[in-house]
Amino acid sequence: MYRAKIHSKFLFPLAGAALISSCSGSKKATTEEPLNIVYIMTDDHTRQMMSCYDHRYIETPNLDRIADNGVIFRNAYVANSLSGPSRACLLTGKHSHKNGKLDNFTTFDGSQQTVQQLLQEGGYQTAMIGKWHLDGEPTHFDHWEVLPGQGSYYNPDFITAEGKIHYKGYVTSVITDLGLDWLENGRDREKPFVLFLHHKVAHRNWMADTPHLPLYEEKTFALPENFYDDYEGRIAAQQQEMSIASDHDMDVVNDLKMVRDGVQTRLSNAYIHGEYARLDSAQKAAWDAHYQPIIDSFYQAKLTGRELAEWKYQRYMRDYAKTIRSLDENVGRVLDYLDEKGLSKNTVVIYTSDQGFYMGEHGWFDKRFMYEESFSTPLVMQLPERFKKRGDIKGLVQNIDFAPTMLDIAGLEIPSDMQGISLLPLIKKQKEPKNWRKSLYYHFYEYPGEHAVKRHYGVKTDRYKLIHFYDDIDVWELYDLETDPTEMHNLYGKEGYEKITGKLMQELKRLQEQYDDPIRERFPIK
Ligand code: SGN
Ligand code: CA
Repeated sequence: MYRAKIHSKFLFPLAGAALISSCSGSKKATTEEPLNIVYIMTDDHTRQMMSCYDHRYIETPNLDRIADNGVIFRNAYVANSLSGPSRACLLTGKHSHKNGKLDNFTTFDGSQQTVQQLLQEGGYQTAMIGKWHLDGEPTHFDHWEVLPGQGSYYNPDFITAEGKIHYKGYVTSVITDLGLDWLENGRDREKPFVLFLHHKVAHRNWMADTPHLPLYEEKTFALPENFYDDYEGRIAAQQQEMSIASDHDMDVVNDLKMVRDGVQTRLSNAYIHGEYARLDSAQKAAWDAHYQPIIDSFYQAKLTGRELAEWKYQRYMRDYAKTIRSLDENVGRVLDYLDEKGLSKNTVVIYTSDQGFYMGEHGWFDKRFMYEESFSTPLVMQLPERFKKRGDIKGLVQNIDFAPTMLDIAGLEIPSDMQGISLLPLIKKQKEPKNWRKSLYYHFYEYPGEHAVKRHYGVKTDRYKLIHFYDDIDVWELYDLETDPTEMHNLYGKEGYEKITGKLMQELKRLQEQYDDPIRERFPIK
């Protein structure tokens, strides 16, 4: 059974300066206040749309502020690029096959050991606000208010321990208001706290807050070089259904808001009777005033082929970028609050997403694949002064590390069955530890499923990636990320790559054994 390390429960020894001289000259140990944690996670926010990672598209000054006041992880990844599974990895510190949440439809057993439970037992106040996307009610939170399922962009409903609550307004601002309200009025000020603030943005169908509708309309986003990828040599990529150009995959009505009488698409009813129907009359007026001229010119232009695909890409980029503006501003409100209340000095702010996303790379939107854009995730941390590290962190990290990291920050014991490792050694010292992990394991399960991405698992090192797509196919892929960072050339089976393939196979085997993934019995590696 888990037991907190009582002696260090709320104490964080001041590294290096732990001993201070008293008047008499004798040394006395001193400790600092316990650390709070604010964990902000978005849905589907990707590094390409965050300026501290990528300046090509938009500026995100408040997210960058987190990195400026702490660290930016250059190599942060998820274990399974999908919402529910990602959240289960976060809370349990375990890969999907261990926490049981394989895809968005399998059940998450909330009675298993979770980070919030251990933090709560260790004396922390725990709160969860926003997108939950796991089955059942949240457990081991002193306070929780969560969106049902994916939630709604406008005038959202929340599930609470007291029942359903309906709020007016835009979801990002509502979640932030609820978070700030709990910090100010809801928590027990005698205890340290962990606040999970889980946003809905930037999930499909990318609905902006009305004041942000005019943003980015004058901007033309550069088309990624591989927008017209032909997927040569990559069979799973040939069979996906997440193409911006495809009428079926990216819907002009639901995804791009091109509503017109008489125009029925696969998802038009979902939009008209769903998200659009939720707008109140003032919101609807602002919405229609913005989109109507765009709708009129779209249907007049009768675009086809590449012109249509590129028009869809621009609309997608603009709508997505607008939702990130609301996120950035609201994250700024949280940072300001922590500064104003003197909390920044003893609060670690973690910002990340449940996975990355495609912004037109390979011609796609959505996630799921182990390719860089969706396997990676943004990760920045604002750190109190007692942490020495600032700037870039290059070590390979994964979302299964978040739970152990939080426990370590809290001075609590990390249970041995957690598979992730604490990131504290990376953020406590200026130099990264030499023995840091050299590879990451990934496993995606949601097939058959929306967007038709085949099941696959794989290994990534700093330079190479080996992937096995399985189920109704049996295909291997190998990438050299140094010579082919956009993963266009599958080198598996090519002459000259036998040795590196063999090495990566052994590493994959080692990881599957280490993490105890039962898939290794079905596809044993010799
Ligand atoms: C919805 C979306 C998908 C998306 C999944 C999973 N379709 O089903 O495009 O991949 O969520 O997203 S929609 O038409 O309903 O928007 S996840 O981030 O929650 O895993
Ligand atoms: Ca997501």
